[in-house]
Amino acid sequence: MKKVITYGTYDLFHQGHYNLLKRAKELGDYLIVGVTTDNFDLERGKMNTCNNMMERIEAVKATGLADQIVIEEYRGQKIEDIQKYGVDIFAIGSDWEGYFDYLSEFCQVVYLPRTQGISSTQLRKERTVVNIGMIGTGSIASRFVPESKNVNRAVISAVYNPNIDENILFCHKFQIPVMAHNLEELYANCDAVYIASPHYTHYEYTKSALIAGKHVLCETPFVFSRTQAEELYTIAEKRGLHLQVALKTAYCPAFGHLFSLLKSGVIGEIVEVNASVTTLTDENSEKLNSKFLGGSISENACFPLLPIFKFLGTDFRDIHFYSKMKNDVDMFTKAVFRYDHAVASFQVGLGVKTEGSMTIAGTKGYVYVPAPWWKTDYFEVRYEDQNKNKKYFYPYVDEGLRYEIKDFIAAILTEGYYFNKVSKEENLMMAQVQEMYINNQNVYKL
Ligand code: C2G
Repeated sequence: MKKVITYGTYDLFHQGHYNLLKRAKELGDYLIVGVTTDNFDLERGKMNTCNNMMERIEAVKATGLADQIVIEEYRGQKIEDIQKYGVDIFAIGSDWEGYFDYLSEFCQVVYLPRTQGISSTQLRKERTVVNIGMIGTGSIASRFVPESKNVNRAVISAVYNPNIDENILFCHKFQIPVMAHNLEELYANCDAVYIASPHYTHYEYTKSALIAGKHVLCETPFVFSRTQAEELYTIAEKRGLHLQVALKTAYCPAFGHLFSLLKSGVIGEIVEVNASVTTLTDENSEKLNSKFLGGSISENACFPLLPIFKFLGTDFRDIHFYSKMKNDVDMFTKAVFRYDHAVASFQVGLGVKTEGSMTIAGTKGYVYVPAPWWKTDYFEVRYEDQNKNKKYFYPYVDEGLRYEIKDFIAAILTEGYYFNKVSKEENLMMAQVQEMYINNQNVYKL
């Protein structure tokens, strides 16, 4: 019996996929079809699939052409499958011509003609999109545009910056269709707004966008008072709009898995969380200007606050802040949180540098996430008995903003249930911590 194997994602299953499977089947007597897992696709940079793995498997099954379906989970699996199933022919579309020649050491490799004029990419483009209008054209905005191109159904449709020269440059550089001269023009050309303006403008812009009926993705730090955050959530909820804070760490694959691992008790009861985020910044930067609410807490605290609130909750007893000051702003701050059964601390800096790692201590072991833990693709779970230590690896592609953008789009387009990776209470509490600091509550200045 001649066995043939072929692989694919088979997203939005179409005639091209069908033809390929039919041609592959005709090469032998028995066809094995490998369908990629969602995780494997994520790892190889394909994060815009519309169907999940089960739907994609069902589509392949429905053709009646596959004698056996296997799942493809990792790079290098093809050789193992060929050996394991005794495969005679590996077949794949001609778009891969030459790429899989290395498999000819193990079986015959055949590139089959690809069907012209149809592709998953094309079909994905024809689906409803979310037009995003951007406010702000700074460094994070410049990273956001290329990242958004990896997210299916996200389209940057317009940009606004009150500084017209900067606006022109940005629109030109990134080929944005509409350069808005004011907010009305921006709102007229989008369904959702991404706010990437200076921190102190977030509240006004978010409120204005929500009132205009737009979904909002607001950069961190969200706002500087709990009351303001509550007000914005109330407006969003009343209008059925999605309000999300662009805290990229919360959306990246490693952090999501770390969260579920720790909740399942792999290190026992969590007793301490400690994390640092420090960046050395030019002293003249707006980030260090007290007039613009600059400083380390404002710039970086939301990152360590995320694991602290995720792993210990928001119900702490008190916080003490210790700040190294210069020109009326904190160049560095250490904060210590007291919980009933745990303690947490963080170090944030804009003019002081330290190791940017995170450790989470538990009664059975601990987690170590090396620098930069806030955009990690790797962490370790360690125990007293080192033989039990485990290393975990995940994809984290380029700037890593694509994960939060993907969730933003999913939340807007999903009819029905969507799980918020950062809860309303966590966002409210992050705003409250900023407020406590601004109000000098337990702040010791050095
Ligand atoms: N295909 C085709 N004609 C089209 C579109 C796709 O013949 N118009 C073929 C591809 O060449 C491939 C198969 O259909 O052989 C599945 O395509 P995808 O779902 O795009 O999967 P792909 O990313 O090519 O994954 O490990 C996975 C494999 O490397 C291939």
